[in-house]
Amino acid sequence: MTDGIFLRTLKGEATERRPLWMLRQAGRYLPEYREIRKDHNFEAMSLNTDVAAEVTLQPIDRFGFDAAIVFADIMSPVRALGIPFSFNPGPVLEAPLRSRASIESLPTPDKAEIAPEVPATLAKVRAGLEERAAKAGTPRAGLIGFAAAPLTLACYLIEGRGNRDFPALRGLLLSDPALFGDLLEKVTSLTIEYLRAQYEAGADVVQIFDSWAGTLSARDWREHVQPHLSTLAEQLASDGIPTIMFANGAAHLSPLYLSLPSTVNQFCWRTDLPAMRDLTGAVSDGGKVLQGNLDPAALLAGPEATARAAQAILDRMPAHGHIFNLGHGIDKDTPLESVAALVETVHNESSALA
Ligand code: 1CP
Repeated sequence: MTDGIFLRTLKGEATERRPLWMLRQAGRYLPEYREIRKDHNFEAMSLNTDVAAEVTLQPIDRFGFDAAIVFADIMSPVRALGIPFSFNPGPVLEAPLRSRASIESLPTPDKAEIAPEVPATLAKVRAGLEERAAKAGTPRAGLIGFAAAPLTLACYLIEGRGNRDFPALRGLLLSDPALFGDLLEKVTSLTIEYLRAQYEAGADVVQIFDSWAGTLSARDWREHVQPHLSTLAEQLASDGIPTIMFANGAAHLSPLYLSLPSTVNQFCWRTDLPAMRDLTGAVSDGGKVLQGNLDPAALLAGPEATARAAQAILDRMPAHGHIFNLGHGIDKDTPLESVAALVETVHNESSALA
């Protein structure tokens, strides 16, 4: 069986149309997800590998997306560090890490101990995708594993919850940069092991979510974050594991993200994606594959607005080396008709590259 368009795009090949999937595509905008969510909280759903696999496949079955992303959370590996947290609705830690003792005493879990439910779910989803492909006689959809980037995970660990400005993290960096570096080094090692386990379980590619990439100044980012993110990207590249690097709200860092050895770069909806294509160059000249970046708010504005906004991206963004996606997660109040309009618009484009 030949590879599907998502896998071929990862390899830099031109395809008959652009692959499409959506950030947070398994979620509350789907009635079949809400049906399961009624009886289980998010944690129970992600820890039960049958439920997690089912929910991962729901958007594939309804909309025919070209890739599935495993149902888990960026906090899933944190359980292996013995740090208690809950979701309300985002992650909340009982005791944020702010002292030397709390950071130095973090354990170094083995690969097999880090959120074992996530590789187990990936294996089930992979089998489900293969079964669907065999039945339909079509290439298999891609499978994406994921983790937080070191800075983004540190944001939750130090601040204790989501925050627009992360003052505790920035304070710790300024008061004790060596301790901040120790924490980033530890979460980087944890993340490398965790992503290796996901790839070995059947993920085709792993996405690294730097949702809080824009938290620091360019200078602090270069000095205190880039070395760890580079280690992560370089280690995965040398293991032969394809990666998608997502930087949210970090226009001041775009060229630096593009320079990391990731296979694909995704930028948020604020970024001009065609300008990123100009920066990195055409894929046929060795430029990066790019993913994104429709504003999720377009879908809230209804199917016509969605189709117009999606078409504007298709018109301006060369098809070769472009994975169509949103510029951040889909909103839970998104009408299904808008998602259908997005799928139709992207599918209707008949690329000259075929
Ligand atoms: O398609 C999917 O839904 C895949 C599963 C997925 C992913 C890829 C979930 C499930 N979370 C994530 C990634 C994630 N989690 C990110 C990176 C992407 C992004 O920037 O959106 C981040 C920052 C988180 C942290 C998190 N977990 C939030 C964000 C807001 C905050 O308060 O800091 C939230 C709301 C959660 C809980 C969560 N994770 C996932 C779901 C479906 C939920 C909601 C739980 C519920 O049902 O109430």
